[in-house]
Amino acid sequence: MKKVFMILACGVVVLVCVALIVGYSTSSPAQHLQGQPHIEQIATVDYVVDGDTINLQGGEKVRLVGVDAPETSPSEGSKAREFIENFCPPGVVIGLDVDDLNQIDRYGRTIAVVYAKIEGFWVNLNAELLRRGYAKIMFIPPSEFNPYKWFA
Ligand SMILES: [Ca+2]
Ligand SMILES: [Ca+2]
Repeated sequence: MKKVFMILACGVVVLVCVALIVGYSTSSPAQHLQGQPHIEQIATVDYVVDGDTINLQGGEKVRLVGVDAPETSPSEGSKAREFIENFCPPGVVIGLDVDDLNQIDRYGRTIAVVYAKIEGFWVNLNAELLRRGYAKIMFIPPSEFNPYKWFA
């Protein structure tokens, strides 16, 4: 009887350990998969400033991390801006994954990956800008995000 109890006790300990490990790995920010949406903050768009900057309702400004869209000009700059405006019109709700290693830039803007809900899925707009050639990679370590890995 004592032996059975010991076996049961060991089983419980093992189960608790497994639960802890699984719980840790799914909640650890470092563990989230590249390309897997990781949304830390929900926000509402006020207006799009340019292809890589969005103003939020409440006054917060967001700079899309890892990308540089050309400044708004009639030529290529407008493509990035049009793309962002298309998915982030005023009043729409977006998801943010703030750069844990560099949260605010020198202009006071929140540095983040912006997710827009497209056909029911959260889509990484930063990566989309690059994929479509509307913006260039701008990787400034230290950063939680390596834009080169978005396409690995
Ligand atoms: Ca720019
Ligand atoms: Ca983050």
